[in-house]
Amino acid sequence: MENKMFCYQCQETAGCKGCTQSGVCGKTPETAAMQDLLVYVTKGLSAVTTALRKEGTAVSAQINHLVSLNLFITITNANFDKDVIAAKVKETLDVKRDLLAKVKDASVLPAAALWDGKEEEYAAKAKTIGVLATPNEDIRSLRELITYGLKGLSAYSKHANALLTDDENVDEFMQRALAATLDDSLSADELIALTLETGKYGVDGMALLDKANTEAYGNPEITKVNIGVGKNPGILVSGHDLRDLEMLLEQTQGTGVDVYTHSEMLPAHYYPAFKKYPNFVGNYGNAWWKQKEEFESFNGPILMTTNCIVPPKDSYKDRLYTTGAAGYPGCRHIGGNYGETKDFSELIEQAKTCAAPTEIETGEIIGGFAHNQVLSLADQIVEAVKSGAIKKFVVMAGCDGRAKSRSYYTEFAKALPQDAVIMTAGCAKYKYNKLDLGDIGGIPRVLDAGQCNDSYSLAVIALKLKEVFGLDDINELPLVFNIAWYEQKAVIVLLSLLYLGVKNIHLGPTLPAFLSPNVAKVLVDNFGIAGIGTVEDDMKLFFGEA
Ligand code: SF4
Ligand code: SF3
Repeated sequence: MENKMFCYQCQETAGCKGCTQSGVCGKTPETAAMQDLLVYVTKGLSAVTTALRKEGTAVSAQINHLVSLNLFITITNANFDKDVIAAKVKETLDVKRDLLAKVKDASVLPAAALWDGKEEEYAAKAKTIGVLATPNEDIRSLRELITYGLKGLSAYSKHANALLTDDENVDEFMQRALAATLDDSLSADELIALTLETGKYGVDGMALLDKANTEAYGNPEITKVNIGVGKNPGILVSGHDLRDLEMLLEQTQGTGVDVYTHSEMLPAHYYPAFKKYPNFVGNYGNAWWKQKEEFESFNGPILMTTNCIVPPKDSYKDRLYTTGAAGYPGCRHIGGNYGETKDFSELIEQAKTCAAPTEIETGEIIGGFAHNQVLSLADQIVEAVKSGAIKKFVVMAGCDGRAKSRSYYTEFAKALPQDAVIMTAGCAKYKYNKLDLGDIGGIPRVLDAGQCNDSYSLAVIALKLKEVFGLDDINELPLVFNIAWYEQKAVIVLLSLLYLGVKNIHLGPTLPAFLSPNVAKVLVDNFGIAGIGTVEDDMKLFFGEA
């Protein structure tokens, strides 16, 4: 059968090879084509900005923001709205046209920097510039690995930008690396070096977002989060954008409408700044992929601030709103640029007409173990390690997903020795955060640092432990990495860990389809990257014979 599209950027890609007829995620071939084109023109724009910087011309923050937002729009499950994506292509071409006129030597620019098609040409152009347009599978693999890492990095940048924080060095790199993926003169070795450099900027991007979040909202602290419901109607906020949540909390005060978090918004409860809102009731539901049932039973409006959207059922489609990089055709989108106050009155008015959420569970979960909080417990933790009460830390960060094989992570968490502590971040935690795994001398056995965006905390904690124990190498710590991935933010987390020198990371439930055999071999040979096995085998591998 002829390919209608080709996308292999996420873990659930069809047959572990590539989605070619439509996306397992629900992305249509038309939307996939427009996303390909948006990536292409954003790379073209980046080649222009990179040339301008080389010539000594500064690039505005507005252009940097556009590049980050464009990439974020193409992350898995963020935006399904072809027309919105086409409008972004047009906006990018308009911006690029003006900048191109300022480049002194345009002869150095690749074709993508020079292409300037009309809207009626978009679909035909998209067919010629997708992933498969790079014929050599290793070069293609490295270009995509870098591009997906940059997509993940764009998410950190975008959230920091929303809090009016920028890092021109990260933006400069992002654009230089995007431009490099268009450069046919680069060898596989040069692209491997660029892949590792992407990890360096991944760390910088995470640090930037961590600073923006903690300066705005304080340092996350140990918090018990209610998972039951109240009697008022509610608005459910999902995705990762804390600034959107803040605006919604402000606007719902005194309205009789409660606010609940969903999936990756759960860690918002850990920030001191959000604790002051009396209507910030708790967390409803689980990871993104269960939203069809949970959004239905929530009964009120849902705000998707970023990925992960699942194509909605008709029963709640008129209650589903998007904002920022997120979009879904037929669902209402709340606009507003950085620095502006978004107007959420439509959601609030709709909520008032809705029933209160239907209770699906009761109880509490505990989290807030980001770097500042954990480091304040450092003495206690070091003591527990020295006394042998804690023998190992197991980093189980990353994404959750639909694949049945992901039950591995629940079983793995249950099978861990009692003296092992899980460190996590991202929606992967929903595979085990409601199990009663107990504590070790008051230290919970699941330490949740926050969103996937907060994986930085895990790196800071590991580096601190290395220092406290006087070790030369992070790999000497009693620390193992068993990470679950789904979308591209997990790719930048992985590249960041590699940059920090972490070896022997296990990645599951399957290795990325976009790693060609040769590129996978480089990662295996140099970094000891491996997949997962059975729970039983992996217990032996990580902890030795029982
Ligand atoms: Fe397929 Fe994933 Fe791409 Fe969606 S994002 S089309 S599921 S590879
Ligand atoms: Fe989850 Fe989509 Fe990746 Fe943010 S919400 S970790 S999958």
